[in-house]
Amino acid sequence: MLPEGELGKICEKVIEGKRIGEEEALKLYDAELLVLGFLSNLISERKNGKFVYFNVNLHITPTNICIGTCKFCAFRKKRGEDGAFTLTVEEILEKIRTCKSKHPELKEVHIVGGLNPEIPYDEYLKLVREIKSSFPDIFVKSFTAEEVAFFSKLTGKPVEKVLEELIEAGVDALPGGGGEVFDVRIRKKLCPDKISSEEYLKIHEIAHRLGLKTNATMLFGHIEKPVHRIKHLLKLRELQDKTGGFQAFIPLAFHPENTKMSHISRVTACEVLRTISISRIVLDNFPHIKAYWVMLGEETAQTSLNFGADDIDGTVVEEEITKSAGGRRTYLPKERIIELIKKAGKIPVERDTLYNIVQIH
Ligand code: V47
Repeated sequence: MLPEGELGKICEKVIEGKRIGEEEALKLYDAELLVLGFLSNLISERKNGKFVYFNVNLHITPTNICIGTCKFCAFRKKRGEDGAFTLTVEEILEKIRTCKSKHPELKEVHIVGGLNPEIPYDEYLKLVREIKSSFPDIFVKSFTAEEVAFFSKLTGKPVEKVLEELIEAGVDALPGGGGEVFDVRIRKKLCPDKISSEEYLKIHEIAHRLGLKTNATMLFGHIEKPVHRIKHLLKLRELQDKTGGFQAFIPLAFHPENTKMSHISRVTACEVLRTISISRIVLDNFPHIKAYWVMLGEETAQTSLNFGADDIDGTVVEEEITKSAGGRRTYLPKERIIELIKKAGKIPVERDTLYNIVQIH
């Protein structure tokens, strides 16, 4: 446990709105959880009042065929393997049509898939164009930095050009996937074939320069240590100081089932709350901290709304990545989300992808 005097000094700084450094942030890992809850909730309410955001969204995975080798992934398949799939543009449009007929207030499609060299890059552009022309009121949040880098490699076009074309086709924002852990050694063990953390950050920086808002993630609860998490946050904070283009930070708790790291036990709720709180405290320049309920579970996501999180993602119809790694539910009715937020003592705010308010509930 952190000595009271030391903790007091850090608390004072945070309460006064001053920035804390790496050493202080690391010390917070030894602070009492309720102290972290108090500090992170204070920051969250200073930024967003009692508002907690959510949206009505649909996750679409165009393909699970992936040339990646990430050890934490239970989702990817090789070509020809049982369960491998690739959806056509028409099949994806049909999914959106079906979802929209059940949920007319659908506001966002989140599209992320495997790195599949057999899908031509132009198919992705066509997909986005057709979604935007068929459903002009739906926001497209699609393609992680990893996919953008893959498209660039596939076509020989510079990342900037790929991003320009995606924007021109109608992409409204980039999701944060692929952040994992920035530490070089951990990243090498976890996902040796992924783009480097520098490339991940560079792609977000270019996106921000082109006017695209993005999210950032961190996958925690595997082989990383608190120091790696803190360093990860500090790199994001540094880029955000430069560009201001990040909307939300999403700490993702590792689900070990069916992965190459299934011997690791699932991270505890206390560890999740600690990590979310510290993220809120360190990332003083991020507007939002998202508790992605699909990966955290309903109860922990709800509790985290008093530990610095002000966004719970969305209704998430059809999520494949967590389901394959042992996640239980992949859909929450809007009414349930509203109830979870209200019972956490907060105000549910339905939003679009860019955090414009659709309705305060
Ligand atoms: O990058 C993969 C993670 C991410 C597992 O931007 C796993 O709004 C836990 O980034 N256990 C993709 N996590 C999901 C993602 C995301 C989700 C929701 C909203 C947004 C947003 C982004 O999922 C990957 C990886 O870090 N992941 N496998 C696993 N077994």
